[in-house]
Amino acid sequence: MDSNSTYPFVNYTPVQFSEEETLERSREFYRYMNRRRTVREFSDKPVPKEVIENLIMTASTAPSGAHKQPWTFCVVSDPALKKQIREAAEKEEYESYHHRMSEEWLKDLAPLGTDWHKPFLEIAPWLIVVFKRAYELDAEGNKHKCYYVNESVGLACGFLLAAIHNAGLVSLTHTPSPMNFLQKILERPENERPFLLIPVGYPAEAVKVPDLKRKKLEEIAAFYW
Ligand code: IYR
Repeated sequence: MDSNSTYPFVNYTPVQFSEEETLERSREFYRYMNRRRTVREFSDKPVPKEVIENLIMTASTAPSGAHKQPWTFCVVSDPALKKQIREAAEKEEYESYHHRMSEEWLKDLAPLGTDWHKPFLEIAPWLIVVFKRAYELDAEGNKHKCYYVNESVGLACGFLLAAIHNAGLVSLTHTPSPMNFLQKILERPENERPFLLIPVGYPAEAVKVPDLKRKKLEEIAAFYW
Protein backbone atom coordinates (compact mmCIF):
# COMPACT_ATOMS: atom_id res chain seq x y z
CA MET A 1 0.00 0.00 0.00
CA ASP A 2 1.13 3.47 -0.78
CA SER A 3 -0.32 6.93 -0.70
CA ASN A 4 -2.29 8.31 -3.62
CA SER A 5 -3.66 11.77 -4.33
CA THR A 6 -7.06 10.99 -2.78
CA TYR A 7 -5.64 9.62 0.45
CA PRO A 8 -2.21 11.16 0.93
CA PHE A 9 0.21 9.77 3.49
CA VAL A 10 2.05 12.02 5.92
CA ASN A 11 5.54 11.73 7.33
CA TYR A 12 5.88 9.72 10.51
CA THR A 13 8.71 10.25 12.95
CA PRO A 14 8.98 7.03 14.94
CA VAL A 15 10.49 6.99 18.41
CA GLN A 16 14.01 5.59 18.21
CA PHE A 17 16.27 4.08 20.86
CA SER A 18 19.62 2.36 20.81
CA GLU A 19 19.61 -1.43 21.25
CA GLU A 20 20.75 -0.95 24.83
CA GLU A 21 17.97 1.53 25.57
CA THR A 22 15.44 -0.78 23.92
CA LEU A 23 16.54 -3.64 26.14
CA GLU A 24 16.42 -1.51 29.27
CA ARG A 25 13.03 0.01 28.42
CA SER A 26 11.51 -3.40 27.65
CA ARG A 27 12.75 -4.74 31.00
CA GLU A 28 11.54 -1.69 32.90
CA PHE A 29 8.12 -1.69 31.29
CA TYR A 30 7.64 -5.38 32.02
CA ARG A 31 8.70 -4.80 35.63
CA TYR A 32 6.25 -1.93 35.91
CA MET A 33 3.33 -3.71 34.25
CA ASN A 34 3.97 -6.81 36.34
CA ARG A 35 3.10 -4.73 39.40
CA ARG A 36 -0.43 -4.13 38.10
CA ARG A 37 -3.07 -5.97 40.04
CA THR A 38 -6.82 -6.00 39.74
CA VAL A 39 -8.21 -4.50 42.92
CA ARG A 40 -11.70 -5.03 44.32
CA GLU A 41 -11.56 -2.64 47.25
CA PHE A 42 -11.44 1.04 46.38
CA SER A 43 -10.90 4.28 48.29
CA ASP A 44 -13.40 7.07 47.69
CA LYS A 45 -10.48 9.52 47.26
CA PRO A 46 -11.31 11.77 44.29
CA VAL A 47 -9.45 11.60 40.98
CA PRO A 48 -9.50 14.77 38.82
CA LYS A 49 -11.70 14.54 35.72
CA GLU A 50 -8.77 15.57 33.51
CA VAL A 51 -6.90 12.43 34.53
CA ILE A 52 -9.81 10.30 33.31
CA GLU A 53 -9.94 12.29 30.07
CA ASN A 54 -6.24 11.60 29.46
CA LEU A 55 -6.69 7.89 30.20
CA ILE A 56 -9.53 7.68 27.70
CA MET A 57 -7.59 9.55 25.02
CA THR A 58 -4.73 7.07 25.60
CA ALA A 59 -7.14 4.14 25.21
CA SER A 60 -8.36 5.67 21.96
CA THR A 61 -4.82 5.52 20.50
CA ALA A 62 -5.32 1.74 20.14
CA PRO A 63 -5.45 0.34 16.62
CA SER A 64 -8.89 -0.62 15.33
CA GLY A 65 -10.41 -2.30 12.29
CA ALA A 66 -10.32 0.16 9.35
CA HIS A 67 -9.56 2.82 11.97
CA LYS A 68 -13.25 3.00 12.91
CA GLN A 69 -12.46 3.40 16.63
CA PRO A 70 -15.69 1.54 17.44
CA TRP A 71 -15.84 2.47 21.11
CA THR A 72 -17.65 4.80 23.50
CA PHE A 73 -16.33 5.40 27.01
CA CYS A 74 -19.14 6.46 29.34
CA VAL A 75 -17.76 8.03 32.48
CA VAL A 76 -19.91 8.02 35.59
CA SER A 77 -19.27 9.85 38.86
CA ASP A 78 -22.82 10.93 39.69
CA PRO A 79 -23.70 9.14 42.98
CA ALA A 80 -27.34 8.53 42.01
CA LEU A 81 -26.31 6.93 38.73
CA LYS A 82 -23.60 4.85 40.44
CA LYS A 83 -26.20 3.60 42.94
CA GLN A 84 -28.55 2.65 40.10
CA ILE A 85 -25.74 0.78 38.33
CA ARG A 86 -24.75 -1.02 41.55
CA GLU A 87 -28.31 -2.11 42.27
CA ALA A 88 -28.86 -3.40 38.73
CA ALA A 89 -25.47 -5.17 38.67
CA GLU A 90 -26.03 -6.81 42.06
CA LYS A 91 -29.45 -8.06 40.97
CA GLU A 92 -27.92 -9.82 37.96
CA GLU A 93 -24.87 -11.00 39.90
CA TYR A 94 -27.05 -12.46 42.68
CA GLU A 95 -28.81 -14.58 40.04
CA SER A 96 -25.49 -15.54 38.44
CA TYR A 97 -23.80 -16.61 41.68
CA HIS A 98 -26.88 -18.48 42.96
CA HIS A 99 -28.34 -20.00 39.78
CA ARG A 100 -26.46 -19.32 36.55
CA MET A 101 -22.80 -20.14 37.16
CA SER A 102 -21.69 -23.79 37.10
CA GLU A 103 -20.01 -25.54 40.03
CA GLU A 104 -16.77 -25.56 38.06
CA TRP A 105 -16.99 -21.82 37.41
CA LEU A 106 -17.66 -21.03 41.08
CA LYS A 107 -14.73 -23.25 42.05
CA ASP A 108 -12.45 -21.42 39.58
CA LEU A 109 -13.52 -18.07 41.06
CA ALA A 110 -13.07 -19.13 44.71
CA PRO A 111 -9.40 -17.98 44.90
CA LEU A 112 -10.45 -14.48 43.77
CA GLY A 113 -12.86 -14.02 46.66
CA THR A 114 -15.64 -12.54 44.53
CA ASP A 115 -19.35 -12.69 45.28
CA TRP A 116 -22.51 -10.87 44.19
CA HIS A 117 -21.88 -7.82 46.39
CA LYS A 118 -20.44 -4.93 44.34
CA PRO A 119 -19.87 -1.99 46.75
CA PHE A 120 -16.99 -0.72 44.59
CA LEU A 121 -19.58 0.43 42.05
CA GLU A 122 -20.53 3.18 44.52
CA ILE A 123 -17.21 3.70 46.30
CA ALA A 124 -14.83 4.15 43.34
CA PRO A 125 -14.84 7.80 42.24
CA TRP A 126 -15.25 6.93 38.56
CA LEU A 127 -16.88 4.13 36.60
CA ILE A 128 -15.78 3.85 33.00
CA VAL A 129 -18.43 1.90 31.13
CA VAL A 130 -16.97 0.80 27.81
CA PHE A 131 -19.40 0.25 24.95
CA LYS A 132 -18.57 -1.33 21.63
CA ARG A 133 -20.21 0.06 18.52
CA ALA A 134 -21.63 -2.82 16.50
CA TYR A 135 -21.95 -0.29 13.66
CA GLU A 136 -21.71 3.49 13.29
CA LEU A 137 -24.84 5.62 12.99
CA ASP A 138 -24.40 8.91 11.14
CA ALA A 139 -26.46 12.08 11.71
CA GLU A 140 -29.06 10.91 9.16
CA GLY A 141 -29.45 7.57 10.94
CA ASN A 142 -27.60 5.59 8.23
CA LYS A 143 -25.67 2.52 9.35
CA HIS A 144 -21.96 2.13 8.54
CA LYS A 145 -20.01 -1.04 9.15
CA CYS A 146 -17.36 -1.53 11.83
CA TYR A 147 -14.80 -4.33 11.62
CA TYR A 148 -13.16 -6.59 14.21
CA VAL A 149 -15.15 -4.80 16.87
CA ASN A 150 -14.33 -7.14 19.78
CA GLU A 151 -10.64 -7.18 18.93
CA SER A 152 -10.56 -3.38 18.57
CA VAL A 153 -12.40 -2.62 21.80
CA GLY A 154 -10.40 -5.28 23.65
CA LEU A 155 -7.20 -3.57 22.52
CA ALA A 156 -8.49 -0.15 23.63
CA CYS A 157 -9.39 -1.60 27.04
CA GLY A 158 -5.87 -3.05 27.33
CA PHE A 159 -4.40 0.37 26.60
CA LEU A 160 -6.80 1.87 29.14
CA LEU A 161 -5.77 -0.52 31.92
CA ALA A 162 -2.08 0.15 31.19
CA ALA A 163 -2.72 3.93 31.28
CA ILE A 164 -4.61 3.61 34.58
CA HIS A 165 -1.70 1.66 36.09
CA ASN A 166 0.81 4.14 34.68
CA ALA A 167 -1.05 6.96 36.45
CA GLY A 168 -0.73 5.13 39.79
CA LEU A 169 -4.42 4.28 39.89
CA VAL A 170 -6.14 0.90 40.08
CA SER A 171 -8.97 -0.68 38.15
CA LEU A 172 -11.23 -3.68 38.09
CA THR A 173 -12.37 -5.31 34.87
CA HIS A 174 -15.92 -6.04 35.95
CA THR A 175 -18.28 -8.02 33.72
CA PRO A 176 -21.73 -8.17 35.28
CA SER A 177 -23.72 -10.62 33.23
CA PRO A 178 -25.96 -9.97 31.41
CA MET A 179 -25.08 -6.30 31.23
CA ASN A 180 -27.68 -4.80 28.91
CA PHE A 181 -28.98 -2.85 31.94
CA LEU A 182 -26.05 -0.47 31.33
CA GLN A 183 -27.39 0.44 27.90
CA LYS A 184 -30.75 1.30 29.47
CA ILE A 185 -29.49 3.22 32.52
CA LEU A 186 -27.04 5.27 30.44
CA GLU A 187 -29.57 5.67 27.61
CA ARG A 188 -27.12 4.59 24.93
CA PRO A 189 -28.15 4.38 21.27
CA GLU A 190 -29.05 1.03 19.78
CA ASN A 191 -25.70 0.58 17.96
CA GLU A 192 -23.81 0.52 21.28
CA ARG A 193 -23.43 -2.66 23.37
CA PRO A 194 -21.85 -2.79 26.84
CA PHE A 195 -18.38 -4.36 26.77
CA LEU A 196 -16.70 -3.83 30.16
CA LEU A 197 -17.44 -1.93 33.36
CA ILE A 198 -14.23 -0.51 34.83
CA PRO A 199 -14.20 1.20 38.24
CA VAL A 200 -11.15 3.46 38.52
CA GLY A 201 -9.61 5.11 41.55
CA TYR A 202 -7.17 4.61 44.39
CA PRO A 203 -7.07 1.32 46.27
CA ALA A 204 -8.52 1.08 49.78
CA GLU A 205 -5.94 1.38 52.53
CA ALA A 206 -3.97 -1.83 53.22
CA VAL A 207 -5.79 -3.52 50.35
CA LYS A 208 -5.19 -7.23 49.87
CA VAL A 209 -5.22 -9.13 46.58
CA PRO A 210 -5.32 -12.88 45.89
CA ASP A 211 -1.99 -14.68 45.85
CA LEU A 212 -1.95 -15.27 42.09
CA LYS A 213 1.10 -16.22 40.04
CA ARG A 214 1.55 -15.37 36.38
CA LYS A 215 2.52 -18.03 33.84
CA LYS A 216 6.21 -18.34 32.93
CA LEU A 217 7.48 -17.40 29.47
CA GLU A 218 7.83 -21.10 28.51
CA GLU A 219 4.16 -21.64 29.31
CA ILE A 220 2.83 -18.81 27.18
CA ALA A 221 5.25 -18.50 24.26
CA ALA A 222 6.73 -20.70 21.55
CA PHE A 223 9.71 -19.35 19.63
CA TYR A 224 10.42 -20.54 16.06
CA TRP A 225 13.78 -19.01 15.24
N1 IYR B 1 -19.02 -11.38 36.63
C1 IYR B 1 -18.91 -11.90 37.99
C2 IYR B 1 -18.19 -13.20 38.05
C3 IYR B 1 -16.78 -13.22 37.64
C4 IYR B 1 -16.40 -13.96 36.54
C5 IYR B 1 -15.09 -14.07 36.17
I1 IYR B 1 -14.56 -15.24 34.62
C6 IYR B 1 -14.10 -13.39 36.91
O1 IYR B 1 -12.76 -13.47 36.54
C7 IYR B 1 -14.47 -12.65 38.03
C8 IYR B 1 -15.82 -12.55 38.37
C9 IYR B 1 -18.31 -10.84 38.93
O2 IYR B 1 -17.88 -9.80 38.45
O3 IYR B 1 -18.28 -11.07 40.14
